[in-house]
Amino acid sequence: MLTLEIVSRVVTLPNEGRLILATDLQGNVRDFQALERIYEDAARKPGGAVLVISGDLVHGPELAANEWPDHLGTYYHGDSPELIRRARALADRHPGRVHFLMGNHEHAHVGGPVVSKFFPNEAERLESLLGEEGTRALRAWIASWPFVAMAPSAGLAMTHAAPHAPISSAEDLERLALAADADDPNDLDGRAIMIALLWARTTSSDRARAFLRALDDRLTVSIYGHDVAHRGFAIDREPLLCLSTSFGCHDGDKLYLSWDLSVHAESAAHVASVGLHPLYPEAAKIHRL
Ligand SMILES: [Mn+2]
Repeated sequence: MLTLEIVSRVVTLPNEGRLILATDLQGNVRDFQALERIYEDAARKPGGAVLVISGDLVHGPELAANEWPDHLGTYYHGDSPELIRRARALADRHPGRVHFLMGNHEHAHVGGPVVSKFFPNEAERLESLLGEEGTRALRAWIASWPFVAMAPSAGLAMTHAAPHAPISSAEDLERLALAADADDPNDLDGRAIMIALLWARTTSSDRARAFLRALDDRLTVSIYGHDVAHRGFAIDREPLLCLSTSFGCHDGDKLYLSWDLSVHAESAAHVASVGLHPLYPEAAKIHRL
């Protein structure tokens, strides 16, 4: 089927107001509701706010409490259909201000590799819950999601996974096909970029800086999720900041970023020391004693 909808894979955020950034909800409705409150409070303040959720919104565990392993953090029952409904409603309430980036779990619905985490085929499980019409709507929505959000004024680039993809410009991202092209079995470069973009757990400083430079030479820090940082964040090396807002963490360790978009970030350490906040401040006080 030929669609002529114009999508952009790189979204540029405004140069003022507040950025709220969260990662990897994986079907956790309660954590999403906590974020909704944080974002909508910020959006009501002078200057307003934008929200970025950097992929893997969907596909959570459906385990009973007594089957739950401790390494998955605080217990929850994944409910991706409900999370999708809430996410769309939030985006509709704040047109152009709420951005969902594609993660490897979303990519699995629109031509990407199968993901198995709690089910052998997570996309198939969710699509069976959504039914035919719900599946069509989800696929069409996800196909329009960007890969990258950037705030040049703040120096921040946001992606699902670590910025390992070898790109030389934003155009390289705009050109990428979601599904491997059946007419072009030799499109290995395109596929390699997609895999790096959505699956890399870390990268070198040089490679990260090349990725940032390719997008905009004002970018200084790369923020992403995909991997679990059990204490809420990890800085492997500059300019990399891995952030965990939900999946795999205990409530007291879950962090989100709140950043004034008119302030230019100097380094990942600067962003971590000034911009990270607990999703559940009360739990953080007890847990971090
Ligand atoms: Mn992921």
